[in-house]
Amino acid sequence: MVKHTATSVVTIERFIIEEERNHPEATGELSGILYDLALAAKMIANKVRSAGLADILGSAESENVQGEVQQQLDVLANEIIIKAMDHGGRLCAMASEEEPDIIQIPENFKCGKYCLLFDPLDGSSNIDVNVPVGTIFSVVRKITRGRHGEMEDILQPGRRQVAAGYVIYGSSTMMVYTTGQGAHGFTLDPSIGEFLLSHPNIRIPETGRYLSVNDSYEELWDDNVRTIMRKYKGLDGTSKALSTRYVGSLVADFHRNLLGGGIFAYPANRKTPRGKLRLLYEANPLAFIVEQAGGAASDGAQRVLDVLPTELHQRTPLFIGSKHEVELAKRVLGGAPELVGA
Ligand code: AHM
Ligand code: MG
Repeated sequence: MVKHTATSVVTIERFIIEEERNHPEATGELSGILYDLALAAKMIANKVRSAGLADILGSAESENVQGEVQQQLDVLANEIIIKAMDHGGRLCAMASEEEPDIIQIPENFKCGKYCLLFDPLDGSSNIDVNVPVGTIFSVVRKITRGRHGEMEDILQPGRRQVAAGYVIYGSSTMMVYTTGQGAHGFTLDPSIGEFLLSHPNIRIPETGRYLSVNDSYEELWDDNVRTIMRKYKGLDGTSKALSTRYVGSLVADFHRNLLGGGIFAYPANRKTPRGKLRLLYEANPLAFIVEQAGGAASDGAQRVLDVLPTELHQRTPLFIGSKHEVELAKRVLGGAPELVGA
């Protein structure tokens, strides 16, 4: 990898191209996908930034032809990504958290050898209260032979991802992605409209500082999950307490813990026995990133990246973040005798 420091000015485009040079066999298609995604992210960031103005602008511009300002932002983000990605000739299919079925590439466009899976605007219920939201994406290679992408192409285990990333629309807009050569973060400089390398080769601390979990489900958790949480909070007298931080917006919670160390947990509970988060659009891409940053991700029983998906919108319990904390969850849920019931 070309060495960059946070002080040299490196655009995401230059970085993507330099990474591609490490793969002499690369055709440039994956680089094109990443670059198009960065463009879509800038367009979404622009919409998110004016979210609070939608009603005001809507009434002021009653002739708004596209009707865009009135549209739900998650639906809009979904459309932005589809339109930015469907005609480049690099994708054979897409799947979105917002769409019930696989999204096919229109007949008049060329089909490529990759599939894109995405959650266009995660945490969008937070938009109204000005809390950060995010886009999450995953890229896998087509494995079937036909022109179009099929369910089999989309339902591949996360370890087969060739790229994954997220964009956080927060106090600044950042894109973090990996192609399996480390996880790298870029901050959008709004004055020039470019993502600039700001966090090269992110490493998550091995031991966490933060615990991100929605405690209000405590009554619905099983005993093992309660045991884990007591340990994270230092209530069992043997471990150091983590600080609880929960935004309720996955990308924001994940991003903080990636940089500062910690664990995000969304365990199964009696009402959501398979968890809430989606394997393909949320858990897999973030698991790829966290592993590249030296962390771990588990569904409680196995490594997230090894789970074989069977449905497009499959949900999964998720324990993701610093290695030490994820290991603890795995050991307790796996029934390690010295830990269970402690
Ligand atoms: P969404 O995909 O419908 O936006 O839901 C996912 C969001 C995540 O961002 C967040 O981590 C989680 O839901 C919060 O759920 P809860 O309110 O149950 O804690
Ligand atoms: Mg989501």
